[in-house]
Amino acid sequence: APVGSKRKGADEQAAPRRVPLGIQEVDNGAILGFSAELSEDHPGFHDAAYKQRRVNICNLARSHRIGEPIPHISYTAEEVAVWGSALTRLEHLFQQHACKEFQRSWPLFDLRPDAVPQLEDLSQVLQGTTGFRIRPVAGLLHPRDFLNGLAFRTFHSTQYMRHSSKPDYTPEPDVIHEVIGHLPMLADPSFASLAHAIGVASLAADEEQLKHLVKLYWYTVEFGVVREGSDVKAFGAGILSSYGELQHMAAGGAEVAPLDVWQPLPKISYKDGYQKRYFALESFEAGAVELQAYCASLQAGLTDEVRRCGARQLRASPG
Ligand code: NLE
Ligand code: FE2
Repeated sequence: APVGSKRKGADEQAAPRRVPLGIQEVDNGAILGFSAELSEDHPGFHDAAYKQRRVNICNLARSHRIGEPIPHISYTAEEVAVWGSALTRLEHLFQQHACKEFQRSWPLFDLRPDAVPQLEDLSQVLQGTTGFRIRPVAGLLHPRDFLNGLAFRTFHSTQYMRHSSKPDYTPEPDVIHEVIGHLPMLADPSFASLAHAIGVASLAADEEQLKHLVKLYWYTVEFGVVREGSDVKAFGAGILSSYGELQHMAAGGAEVAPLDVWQPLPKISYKDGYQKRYFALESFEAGAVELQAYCASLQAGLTDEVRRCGARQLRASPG
């Protein structure tokens, strides 16, 4: 599981970690999973054409260099059909179950069921809203590299399509997840500054802090929900990109617990299907203040002890 890497102990002391000073210095080659090498339980494992397609698209991402346009992908009719049906089915649920920030940004991208949008075009739209840009990537990045990207307002995004036999849910990131789930939130200014703060915090984080930061990212940006009056709405991309997960959430299929950014969070799993518990922000604004406070505590390089004692003050004056 990509939840931070093992502590390197003495080795790490001998060779201090190099903090990237720009996006060019963020490695986008350390793919931990969900790249072109499909495992036996992947729905596309016995589909040779699908596997070849994944290899081709992943290779394009690997050869991309910062500053070049993102490679154009000519999606097949089958891929367009998967995209179109996912988009149509999800859109019906958004009005009732997506948070207001998501709904506000949604029309900016003008997503249509008859064509899979190109990341280059979407990146341009995004840059015009919050300054975030997209960088193509072959699969699931090492979490430190992924979060580091956010510090430079760069969102690493896959370009391949999920397998057509399982359109409603996939454990892996794919173009549906990135575009429908993540981009509308990244176009929201307060969400974007939160994502940026998580990124900056990741530059400062040691291995233990990074593990917690990755969990915070997972239980907010990927699977977060937010209270709006007496309702619970989704803002996490993993919920908003999966028709199955969104229905599960809307039907009250999982427990909803308040998020306390200073407390330990459950282990992340890509293997257990829908989430059993969602963490809720009291409001988007209040949650952002808490998360920013946690991020600021890493940036200030505080020890755990000082961080716990200082939690109140940090809440009162987020950096
Ligand atoms: N389960 C999500 C989906 O089907 O779109 C993807 C989650 C990626 C972390
Ligand atoms: Fe994601």
